[in-house]
Amino acid sequence: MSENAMHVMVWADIPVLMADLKSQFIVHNRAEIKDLAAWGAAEGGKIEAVITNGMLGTEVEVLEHLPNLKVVCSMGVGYDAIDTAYLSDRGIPVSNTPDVLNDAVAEAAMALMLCLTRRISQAERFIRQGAWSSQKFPAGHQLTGKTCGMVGLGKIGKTIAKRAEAFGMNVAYYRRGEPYANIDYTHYDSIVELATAADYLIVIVPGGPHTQHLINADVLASLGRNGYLINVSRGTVVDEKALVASLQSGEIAGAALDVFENEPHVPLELTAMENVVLTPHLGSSTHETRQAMADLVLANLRQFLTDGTLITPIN
Ligand code: 8YV
Repeated sequence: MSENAMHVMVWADIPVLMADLKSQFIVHNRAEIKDLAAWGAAEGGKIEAVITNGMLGTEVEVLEHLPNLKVVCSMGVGYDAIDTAYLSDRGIPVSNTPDVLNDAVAEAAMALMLCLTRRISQAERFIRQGAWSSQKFPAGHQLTGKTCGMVGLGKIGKTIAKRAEAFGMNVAYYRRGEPYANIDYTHYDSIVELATAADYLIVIVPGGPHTQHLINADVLASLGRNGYLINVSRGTVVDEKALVASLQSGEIAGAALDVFENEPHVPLELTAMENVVLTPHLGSSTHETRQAMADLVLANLRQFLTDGTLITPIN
């Protein structure tokens, strides 16, 4: 690597990206910096690009030590953890990785919905605990003929909906603003109405202040005692306390959650419930998709270095 190689800061080890980054750039790892002020004074001025992901985002406190920062490339579609207003004020463009993860997240949503309704995690525990020889395993519910309520029908939402249709489900949706003109699914302009109609409510809207606690006590009450909640978007979209309360009281039938309000912390109450499926934010986590995401991060960075533009800019 030449002495003039660009300095890049990564917010943490992103395994699928590190080898490529290290072969072309001088890489500084945010997670390894203990004394930010001392590091900033010695190295901060060298950093021209930041690489992060949708969960880690960026910290303004660190960005303040990077006076020559020119671009932020994030591996993930969601950018609620990145202070885009701050970066825009500094004139720093940001890229994300839309589209390449639609299929993986949709498969994860279907896996969670199936796992929840057919009690697959519970059934596994039943066998592993040696219960089969002495007990009967309770029946689940089938998806066929049920209503899948989509909270959000963006690109990932549509990809999930297509799969739900293939399972013989009726699809209904809520989205901010006007219903789509070219989509036949039933549209509701209130989430409470959608939840009332739905047997399974799948949450797939971006995170951030405008969707904070969109799924609240009222929505859960409307989903009702035969209704299931599946969240593959951001933990902040669901009022976790209200969810715990409604699961504890049997107000809803169950929940499958890939995301949490305070990751990686999961409320203990949830881990104790049999009718709850929990996964560690794995929506996009397939080898194929993570590679495609990493390729898009690098392609964005390279294009930026070539002509100052991004392939998938968000601001
Ligand atoms: C990833 C995500 O977990 O795309 C997002 O917004 O949350 C996920 O795909 C994350 O960005 C890991 O790189």
